[in-house]
Parts: sequence; C-alpha cells; structure tokens
Amino acid sequence: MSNSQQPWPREEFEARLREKGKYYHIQHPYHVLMAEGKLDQAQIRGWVLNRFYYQVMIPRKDAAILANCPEREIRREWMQRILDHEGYGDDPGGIEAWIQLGVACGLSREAITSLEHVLPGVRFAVEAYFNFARTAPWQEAVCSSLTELFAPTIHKQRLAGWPELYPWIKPEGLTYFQKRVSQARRDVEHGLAFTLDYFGQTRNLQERALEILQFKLDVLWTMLDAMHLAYIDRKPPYFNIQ
Ligand code: AHQ
Repeated sequence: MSNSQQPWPREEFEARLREKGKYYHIQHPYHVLMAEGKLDQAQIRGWVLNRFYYQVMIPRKDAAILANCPEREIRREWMQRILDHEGYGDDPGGIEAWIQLGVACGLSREAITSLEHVLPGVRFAVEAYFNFARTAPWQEAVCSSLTELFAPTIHKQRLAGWPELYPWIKPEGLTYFQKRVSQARRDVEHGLAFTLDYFGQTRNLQERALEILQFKLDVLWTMLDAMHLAYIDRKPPYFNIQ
C-alpha cells in the first residue's frame, strides 16, 4: 500500500514530474512534422484554428480555479494568468495574439473566432480539461497546468524554425510564442512550487500529482491525434460517409 510508504524527497518528486516531459506533445508526429517544415498551409491553418479553442478556454479554466480556491494569496497569483490571455489596459492579451497568428497565416478573424472549424476530438479534449478544472479540487487543477514545465522549449522551437520553414507566415504572427516563453516560465515557478509543497506531503499525493500531469499530457496529445487524422491522414470525421 503506497500510503504506508514515505514521500519521495522533494528533488526526486520534482525529477519524476519533469520526467513526464518525454510524453509532451512536442514529440507528437504532428509537431515533429511541423518542426521539420513538412506541414502545408492547410495543415498549419488547421492547427491554428483548432488550438484557438484551447487558447480561449484557458482563461475560463483559470477562472474556474479562482472560483474554487478559498486562498486569497493563491488567487492573487492566479489572476495574472487570466489577464495574460484576456488582456488588460492597452495589452490586447494572448487570445488576441493568437488571432494575429491566424491572420498572419492567411486566416480571417471570423474563421478563427467562429470556432466552426474545431474538430470534435479537439473539442472533447479541451472540454475534458475545462471540466476537470471546474470539478476537481483547485489544488489538482493548479497541478494540471504543469505541462508548461515543457512549454518554453516548444515555443522557442517555433520561434527559431518557422521564419525559415514557413516563410509564407507573416513574422508578426509569432508574437504569441514570444510572449509565452517568459509567461510560461513565470507560471511554472508558482505552479511548481505549490505542487511540490502541497502534493509533496504524502506519497499518495505525489502519485496523484503524476496522474494529473499525465491526464493533461493526454489532453494535449489527443488534440493533435484528432488533427493528424483530419489534416495529415485526410480522414476528417465522417470522411467516408456519402
Ligand atoms: O499557450 C499556452 C498556454 O497559455 C497555456 C496555459 C497552460 C495551462 O494553464 O494549462 N498551458 C498552456 C499551453 C500553451 N501553449 C501550448 C503550446 O504547445 O503552444 C502548451 C500548453 C501547455 O503546455 O499546457
């Protein structure tokens, strides 16, 4: 019975969380093809259109965490994430920056914001994450954001590769990735410290944190599975129905 076991030392717990990075969606075939410059314009646009649903749901996910969290100090930290995405004052925010990415890829604002191109599999994965954040204990929802431990690498990979690999994308579209490199780092500093403290109390809680991180890795991987089937295998939902 794992609850009779001692918790792992803090460094080992952190190492086990970071080890989950091998399942991060940077390894997904869709992202590998993207990083190799092998996606065509429709496959890049499809990714931008579908990921927009993830982006607009992030601040609503974070608002659900705020609503569930009774600790003011945590809420004061967590509010920043909502502002980062929704924008505030003269900062238009990350959601607007993602729309600019879509426009830089030749998409209309309407095509992006209408959400009419979002694949069922992407919608279900994103909503699984949103509903988790609304219904799980707020501490678990905090832990689930820790896939961002691995996010700076993927943003930097896009910033380094896209100008050469996808010269048809206007460079101003990359602003979103630029902003996320530092925002993800700051998010993770807070989220990781909290997770190591709260879930580090018992071995059961530590194992639960790993389970939660795997759930979120599954969300990100599944979104790309749906996109791979639709845009690379060219088998979108009901492709075979006359
Ligand atoms: O742009 C991303 C973002 O704002 C967030 C918030 C965070 C969360 O709260 O779950 N996760 C996340 C991620 C963003 N971009 C993804 C990408 O590949 O561009 C990575 C993703 C994540 O790692 O969870």
